[in-house]
Amino acid sequence: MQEMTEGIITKGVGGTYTVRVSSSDVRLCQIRGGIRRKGLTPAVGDKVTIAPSGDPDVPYVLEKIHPRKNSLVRPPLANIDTLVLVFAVKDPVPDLKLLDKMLIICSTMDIRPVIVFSKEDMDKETANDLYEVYNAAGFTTFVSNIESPVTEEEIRAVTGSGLTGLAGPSGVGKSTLCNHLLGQEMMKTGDISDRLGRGKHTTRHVELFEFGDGFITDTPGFTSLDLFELGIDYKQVIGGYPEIGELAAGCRFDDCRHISERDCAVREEVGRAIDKGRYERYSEFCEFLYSQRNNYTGGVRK
Ligand SMILES: Nc1nc2c(ncn2[C@@H]2O[C@H](COP(=O)(O)OP(=O)(O)O)[C@@H](O)[C@H]2O)c(=O)[nH]1
Ligand SMILES: [Mg+2]
Ligand SMILES: [Zn+2]
Repeated sequence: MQEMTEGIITKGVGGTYTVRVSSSDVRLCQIRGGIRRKGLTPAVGDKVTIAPSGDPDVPYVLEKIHPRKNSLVRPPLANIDTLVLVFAVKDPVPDLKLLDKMLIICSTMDIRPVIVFSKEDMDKETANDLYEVYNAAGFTTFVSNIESPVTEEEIRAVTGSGLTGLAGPSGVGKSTLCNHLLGQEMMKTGDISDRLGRGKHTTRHVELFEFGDGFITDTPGFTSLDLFELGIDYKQVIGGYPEIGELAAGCRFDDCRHISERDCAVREEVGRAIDKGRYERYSEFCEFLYSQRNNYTGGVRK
């Protein structure tokens, strides 16, 4: 009878997976054909059952991937509890559409979002303005810069013992922040890679590091996300806008999208309790997904 053990995938490179059974017991695993036949690709963050493989080079094999709480393709991660959404106030300019999309995705996937506006030193005013908007909307929000970065204690106070990923565009300082939070240079940052002439996308894979009672991982940057491709419905957009959701409860129309309906309780608060830019992005996502849905049911299903 083979000995079965449970663990979590902390790294996967070229079909070989590192599985952490405990802090002092880390094993190399290969994939079993059966898992592949079921169309499952193991991901970092997966809880797995492993057994001896008989192969001395890769002594264990992944027997089973346990059901996932959630998973993302970009970044490639499973069972995410918290995403730290890092956006620079400058260089690159903050892409608030991308930030809001990520907040919507977090809400649909039961992921706790934490927002960090980085590079505060480059534009204090923008940093303050952005902090005000997202803090008032109800999110845990920090401003950070290399000289006085958000601390391990501040992040851990929010994330507790779960799996935390850093996400956001390239060049915003994710790797810099990850190294700081881990207290060591685990991840390559933009500066180093430039010297090596390898371009800016240095974080090629995701790898879990122990962080308090849980784990943290840096991720490669990305520039776009498509809510429709992710299967998100227009009704789910409001999940990324808690300040709108709160007022929507008081809206007298049950099926109000809070976009063009008259006497809508939400629209009355735009520019007051609801930031104008946030509302515009909300409307744009709703309209876009609503039109996609109509195209789909009208054109394909009939
Ligand atoms: N001015 C300023 N630069 C920063 C800050 N944080 C990171 N950087 C720089 O931004 C560049 C990209 O950082 P990196 O951590 O590689 O970003 P990543 O692509 O998101 O992982 C590097 O040159 C960092 O030194 C900050 O708070 N202020
Ligand atoms: Mg990086
Ligand atoms: Zn309404």
